[in-house]
Amino acid sequence: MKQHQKLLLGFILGVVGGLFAYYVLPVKAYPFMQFITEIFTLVGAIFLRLIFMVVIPLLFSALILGVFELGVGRGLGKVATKSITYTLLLSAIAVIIAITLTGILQPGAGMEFDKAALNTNQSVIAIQKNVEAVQGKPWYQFFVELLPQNPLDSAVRAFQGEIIALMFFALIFGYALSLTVKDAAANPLIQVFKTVFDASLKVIDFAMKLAPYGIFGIVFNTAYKLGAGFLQNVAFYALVVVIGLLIQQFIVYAFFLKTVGKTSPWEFFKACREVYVYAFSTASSNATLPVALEVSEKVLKLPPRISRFVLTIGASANQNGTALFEGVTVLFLAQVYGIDLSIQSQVLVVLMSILAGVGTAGVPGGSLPLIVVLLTQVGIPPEGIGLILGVDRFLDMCRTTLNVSGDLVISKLVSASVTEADLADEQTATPGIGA
Ligand code: DAS
Repeated sequence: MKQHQKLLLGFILGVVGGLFAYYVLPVKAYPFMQFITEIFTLVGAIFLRLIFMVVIPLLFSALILGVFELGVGRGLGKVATKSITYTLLLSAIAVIIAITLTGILQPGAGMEFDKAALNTNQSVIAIQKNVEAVQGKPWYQFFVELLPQNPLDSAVRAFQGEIIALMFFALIFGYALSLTVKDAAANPLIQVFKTVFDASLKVIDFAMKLAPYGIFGIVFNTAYKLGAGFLQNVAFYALVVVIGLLIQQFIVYAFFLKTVGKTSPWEFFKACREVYVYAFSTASSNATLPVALEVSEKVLKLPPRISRFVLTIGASANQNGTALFEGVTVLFLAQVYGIDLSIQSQVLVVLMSILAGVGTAGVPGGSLPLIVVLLTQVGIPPEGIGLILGVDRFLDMCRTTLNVSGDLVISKLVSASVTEADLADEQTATPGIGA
């Protein structure tokens, strides 16, 4: 059975089992059920902890390698400059769509929620202390604290709201490395970061193997404690994500293809459909890269030097779909927990979702560790992702399709605005280590 089928089965069995226990089992079964739900809480917590524990090494190495491989400091050519500009612009638009949609539609509002179902008591207390600490500071302190006094201290207190300082340190340090390291393959530090990144991904792989059982336990407990009500909120949340992705695809990308790309959006999307099917079925930008490269050169007829650079870098550093998904998820869980995010926190969500789009690995479930980071930064218990894990695989397939679509669109936009003369003297940074 394929991984996504196991995840779906875990979710369905969790819902059916939990609702059966909620609506059918007699009250006297409660003591036995209490023990059962504690076992499921343990399984769910272990699954989530496997993800939490690699957040720091994965995020730090992914951001450093992402910025380094963009070659920002290595005599950046027009192709890379334009690619970065479009990446940041399209990611920012995606997150703003996410926050606006979720704010208007309110998928998480009015949901009665038993915090114990997701074992969140401890982190709620820890995070609320952090949120209170942040309030009452002068407005400029927000920007000052984007940069760490001591990156190690930020890493240690990452889950108490210090993670964005660590992210900025990784970006700045990655830029410094691209100015100082000439030969990536021979540089031991770059190899260390690549090894840390690969090994961290392997731990995520372990977690994803445990995922079906973790999801079953979490969803069973939630259904048993809440009844069917929570399903409506989760379904509404998934709908909001899909609506946001469709807006990004058929309005935002179509607008840029028409105005900057000077091409028919509909014709462009039709030409890319093989890539979309592949991205949707694998839920992995990395796995879709070979097909995207072939379609961009053979069907879209884009200049290989541009599409190879943009698609290779984009597969790991440009994830508009993921940035949009993260914006919706953070606000949805804020609504579920009844946490009213200040404008400052929402600005932080936009900033971090864009950065997370750079730091997300192009593999199934690659953005889950980043969601944890975002939630803790704005004072939302990270265990809340247990609510959405049941539908995450389907949403991963959708957002990965948009991620790859965004890479192809940027290839087209850059190709339409970089002349052959630019390419002739271009010293584009050769795609470096795959982050
Ligand atoms: N599955 C990731 C990708 O391949 C996206 C994500 O996890 O959000 O792009």
